[in-house]
Amino acid sequence: MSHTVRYILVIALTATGYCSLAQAQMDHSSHGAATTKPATGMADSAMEEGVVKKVDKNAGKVAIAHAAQKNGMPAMTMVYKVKDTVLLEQLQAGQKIRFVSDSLDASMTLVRVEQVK
Ligand SMILES: [Cu+2]
Repeated sequence: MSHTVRYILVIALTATGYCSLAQAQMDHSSHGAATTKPATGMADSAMEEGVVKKVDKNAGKVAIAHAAQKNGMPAMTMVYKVKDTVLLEQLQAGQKIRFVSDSLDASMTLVRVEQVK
């Protein structure tokens, strides 16, 4: 009986150690890290809230003041690339949005935007 209990405890400890390691790596690479790409499929569950501060259509960039994020990022203003010209045309300073970003080509890029009314 005590042998079985110890065996289960070892499994539990191993699983916990693995999870916290994965968590730490996620936090580290989750935002603004130019060289890491989030796993595909993560984007949809990671809508962030923000306000468009400035749109630079010539450069294909937009500055967004985003709210504090679930991953621990405090609120701040960041510049994102916008590759989709249709999306870029829709953006205006002052808009409240929910958005998904991805680190493509070593810079944060907007991949999806929803307007918040
Ligand atoms: Cu940020």
